[in-house]
Amino acid sequence: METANTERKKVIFSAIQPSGTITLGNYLGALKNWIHLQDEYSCIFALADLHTITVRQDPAKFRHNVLEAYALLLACGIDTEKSPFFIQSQVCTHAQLAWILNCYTQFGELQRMTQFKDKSAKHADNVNAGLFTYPSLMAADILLYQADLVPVGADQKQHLELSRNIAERFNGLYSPTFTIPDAYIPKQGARIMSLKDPTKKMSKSDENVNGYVAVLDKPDDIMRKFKRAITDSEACVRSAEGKDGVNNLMGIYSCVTGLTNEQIEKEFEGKGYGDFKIAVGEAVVEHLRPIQERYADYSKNKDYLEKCYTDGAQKAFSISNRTLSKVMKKVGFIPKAF
Ligand code: ATP
Ligand code: LTN
Repeated sequence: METANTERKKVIFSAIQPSGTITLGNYLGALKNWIHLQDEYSCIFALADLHTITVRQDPAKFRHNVLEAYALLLACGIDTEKSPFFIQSQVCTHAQLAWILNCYTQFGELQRMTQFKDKSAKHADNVNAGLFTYPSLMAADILLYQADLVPVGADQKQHLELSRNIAERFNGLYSPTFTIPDAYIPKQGARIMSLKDPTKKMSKSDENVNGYVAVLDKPDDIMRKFKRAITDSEACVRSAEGKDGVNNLMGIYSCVTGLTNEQIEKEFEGKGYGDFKIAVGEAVVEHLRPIQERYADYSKNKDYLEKCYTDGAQKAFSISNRTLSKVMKKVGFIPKAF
């Protein structure tokens, strides 16, 4: 039977913003899944740095964050031989298609986006047009690669829904041009909460550095943050409604050890939170150790990094330019003769 070989692998596109240090939440909630998808799907990954400037950035810090995130994602296991991995601003088709899609996106649609409402409240002194049209750039990212599936967290579902609407609208006005993307919900999803306020998600923009663990945090810092994590007064390691802090620590422990909640409850039967927090801290340190070691190697090797992102950008350009050319032709632009 030939079908298995000739069947096209589904295309997955995803991106993350290099807007700060990558947290354990980003890693367990998103990046770890990307790594596992690489064999089964045809994956393309990006650092969405054009999106990042919707919030004002210090140039030197921004450059540092982009290169750090690139090296760190390689260290987490992105295999550039299998999956083109590029920096969005280096592939000009993204900004070009975003402009065109802006003209097929309604003001009212963008106005309804909850991220826009949240971020414009948070950065009231800089409610720029980029923040408003952020979703059409995200739609361009996805549609350029004819992605079938897009792994996104709950906060990005509304943007993905808008991408689908824009794609359907364009296909309807002209002829089928874009694949309509679906959200990819991982089988084993993890939502990691802040160690200081377990009702809030762990976030790199948290003002309290003790609320999040960065993937590149030193072992001592990781241990200190876990030892000080908020729990409750029951002093019993079990998962239950209302025990947000303990549930979160159990979730983290489960992600890095592969143990189920029942196994964790058994392991800590009769023990207090002190022992449990130390065990979670140590398991996280051990889980992150090889990533941190690989990161140290990659970040020393600037030439290798440059080769990887340049190669990624070239591959991404060649794939995405096919879609952009089709779109431009359909809209009625004069084809370039150079
Ligand atoms: P910011 O603080 O700037 O909003 P963030 O740390 O919340 O950043 P994003 O850049 O918005 O992270 O998200 C990158 C990816 O990581 C997304 O797919 C998102 O769903 C996932 N992610 C972020 N935080 C968590 C978390 N605490 N648990 C699980 N997944 C997360
Ligand atoms: N907006 C996303 C990052 C992002 C993205 C994308 C995710 C930019 N372009 C395309 C999936 C597909 C975020 O902030 N997490």
